[in-house]
Amino acid sequence: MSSQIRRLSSAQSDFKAQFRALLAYEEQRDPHVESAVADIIHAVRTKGDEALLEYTKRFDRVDVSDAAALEIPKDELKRAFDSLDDSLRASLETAAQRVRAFHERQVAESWEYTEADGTRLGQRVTPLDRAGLYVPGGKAAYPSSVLMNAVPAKVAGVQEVIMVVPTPSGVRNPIVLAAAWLAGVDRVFTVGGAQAVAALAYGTDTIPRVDKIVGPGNAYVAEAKRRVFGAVGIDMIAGPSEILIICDGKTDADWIAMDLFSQAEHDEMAQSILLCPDAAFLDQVQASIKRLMDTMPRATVIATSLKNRGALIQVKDLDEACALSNEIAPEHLELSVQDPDAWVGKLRHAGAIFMGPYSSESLGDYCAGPNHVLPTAGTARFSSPLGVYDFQKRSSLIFASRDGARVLGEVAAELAYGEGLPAHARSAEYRVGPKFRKNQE
Ligand code: HSO
Ligand code: ZN
Repeated sequence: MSSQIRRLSSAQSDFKAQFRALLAYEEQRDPHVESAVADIIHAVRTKGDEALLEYTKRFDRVDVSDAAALEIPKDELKRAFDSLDDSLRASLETAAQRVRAFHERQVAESWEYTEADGTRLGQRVTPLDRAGLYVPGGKAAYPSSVLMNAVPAKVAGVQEVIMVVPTPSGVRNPIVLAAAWLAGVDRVFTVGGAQAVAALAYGTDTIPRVDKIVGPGNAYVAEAKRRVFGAVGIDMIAGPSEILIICDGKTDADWIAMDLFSQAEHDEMAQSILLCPDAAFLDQVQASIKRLMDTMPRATVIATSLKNRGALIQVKDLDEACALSNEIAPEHLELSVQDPDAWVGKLRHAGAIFMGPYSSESLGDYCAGPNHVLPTAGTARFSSPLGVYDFQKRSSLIFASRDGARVLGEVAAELAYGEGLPAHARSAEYRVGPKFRKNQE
């Protein structure tokens, strides 16, 4: 298997152009997908369960006459969990517990304060009533993603988490079902694709309408999420996985090679980049890649991904590495250096930062505690990991005292007349008292 990966140096005269080309990622939007998804959403909105059954038969080869049969009963989820191999069950439990403990710290609390005039102001935090969790059925059916999406929703206090998962030819993934049970998912339906997203967004007789849809999916699912956004909330449209490693050249080269592989094995368009000031170390990593490649069961995906979008980049120093990292705003950033605390302050944009040589990204993918649903494609510049706050919302509270209404009423009326909105002004002035009423007979 080829172990080709591009080598760049920031000292090259065309480095900036090469670097930009490396980062350019355009999501391919296929017009056929767009129109197919529009039709599917329309059919589910107008025909409900009937359309859902029809698409599930056509796309997943699951033929049931009653939509109620699409639901997996809770006791089957529990059975899936109980039948797991002991060590897998224990690992899943440890992961769930660590993820829960981390996310419990994210719960936002309501607050309130009182102004000098006695007016109480505050912010009330409430969970969403119902969240929908999409779980892919094919090659990317990850039980860890079930935990990462469902646990924060439950920690936020979401009453009902509805999971949808396609089961092509009726094949159910027992580890996915076990993770759903462990995470406290309330209901699971064996539907997928754009039809599942439409059902969650608009509701059918069988599938309840949710307030927000989270979870990864293929191009059809992504397009459907984009289209239903507005009627419901969505989390994000995730791009391919990325890892950026900043290394001082003192970590074992095999460790670094395998960390690059760990993202590359997700898919052919995943991106794995190493920044290091030490050219000899880059040679070592390149040799490790070559030697380890053939030992990898997913070598074809890894090799394609490294060839497409991978790079080993020699930088001037770690300062320059940090500056380049800030330009990339990577999903995962490994800071594989002896004293990561001395450098982390320079890193401004990253979904998750893994500090020191022992913190492999895979620990975060599964069980360290933080979420593995992270901003991709440079969106870490303005967005954050999935968390409890994605399942909470805020309402403002205003409780004016009589004195407060006097003080604020004059201010509001003044501004309202300025905007040419006299009903606003008078509504405020009524509460100020007769002697303050300005423009009324
Ligand atoms: N690295 C992926 C998450 C994942 N890894 C799931 C393994 N399983 C998100 O970027
Ligand atoms: Zn991963």
